[in-house]
Amino acid sequence: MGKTALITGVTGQDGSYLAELLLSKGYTVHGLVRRSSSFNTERVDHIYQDPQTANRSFVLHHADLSDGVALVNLLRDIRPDEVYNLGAQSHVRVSFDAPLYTGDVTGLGALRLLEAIRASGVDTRIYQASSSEMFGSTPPPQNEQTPFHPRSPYGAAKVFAYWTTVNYREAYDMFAVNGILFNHESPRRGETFVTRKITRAVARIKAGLQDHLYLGNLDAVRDWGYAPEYVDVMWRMLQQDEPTDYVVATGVAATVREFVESSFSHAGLDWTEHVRYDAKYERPSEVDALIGDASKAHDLLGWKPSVLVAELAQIMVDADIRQVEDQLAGATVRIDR
Ligand code: NAP
Ligand code: G4F
Repeated sequence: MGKTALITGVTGQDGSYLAELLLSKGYTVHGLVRRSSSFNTERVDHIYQDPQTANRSFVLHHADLSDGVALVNLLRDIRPDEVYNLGAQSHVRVSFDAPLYTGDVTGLGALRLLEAIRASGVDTRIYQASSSEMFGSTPPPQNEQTPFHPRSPYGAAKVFAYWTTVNYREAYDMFAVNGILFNHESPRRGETFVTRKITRAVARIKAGLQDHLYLGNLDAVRDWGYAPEYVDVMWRMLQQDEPTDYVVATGVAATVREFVESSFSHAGLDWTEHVRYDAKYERPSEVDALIGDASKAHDLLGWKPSVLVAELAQIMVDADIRQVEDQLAGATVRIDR
């Protein structure tokens, strides 16, 4: 019998890659989908299985991280071997506009899930999607010993979820781990995160569909990796003998400006002719620099990233160019596989 996993946030960037990975390993994968007035499953449509399919290995359930009772019922029904809590209001800038909602879903949502595991009595392992955003203004390089100083409601909510996960491990002997992941991107990245906003604009400018791209702070430094490689390390964390927390990063730093330059030049464009500043995209408090030290993940999990920032920009630009070409050709637009 293969293992069973439950993924919250299965419709997101990471959830979709993780679902593919677990299916390829023979898991039965259950995904939590929140109710929306229009379809919100585009990233997992290619692995969707009709409810009429016999012995489905990929099953979606309507629930929400704000609904603790639904989480208990879901866990009782599914009895997963592994739970991956990837669901969150994950946009840092938006968390300043919706701080209470972000605290409820991104912070308390993790606690609801941990309590639901206890209440359901299911013996399972849980991965919590923690974030480098928790380090906030603490200077790089950041590792598992670096103190947190969050700079946004999102970062503060993730710190709450992090410590709650540690507490459930210590108090209830749960196999609960935090993956403290630095920024990771892909052609499936949400369109309002800076990398995808840039690569999508490059493709549209090249096709003559827009002239300008408006951005905020170009000086911020980030450690950008490739999302499919980051979901692999989530799975590795739950296969260990002992639960512990890990930083996951490339260790390579780049500014937003450098990501802009790489992306535009890959498409043969001069970024200075197209990029404009709009203060609207600044944050009330910024995280200036995140650069991770993932030595522990390298040593204990044997994990090493292979795609670094310059190649990442090229992968994303190429995928967005293909998507725009498909759109212009009137083809059914499918997100990059
Ligand atoms: P994402 O693309 O924004 O996906 C977030 C997922 O959470 C989506 O499936 C979303 O559903 C779901 N969600 C939102 N509100 C929910 C609610 N109330 N109840 C249940 N589900 C809800 O994020 P991602 O980039 O894949 O990141 C995955 C996780 O890792 C997140 O927790 C994020 O905070 C964390 N993280 C990400 C990074 C990164 O660089 N990507 C780095 C560190 C940590 P919809 O599709 O319906 O919106
Ligand atoms: O792409 P971003 O919005 O990502 P941010 O804030 O680093 O958060 C992402 O990574 C975290 C891990 O560290 C995750 F936990 C979180 O869920 C999310 O995935 O912004 C990156 C940088 C920021 O410094 C921002 O100020 O880009 C800067 N930026 C400049 N102009 C912009 C823009 N960001 C966005 N989204 N849009 C702009 O126009």
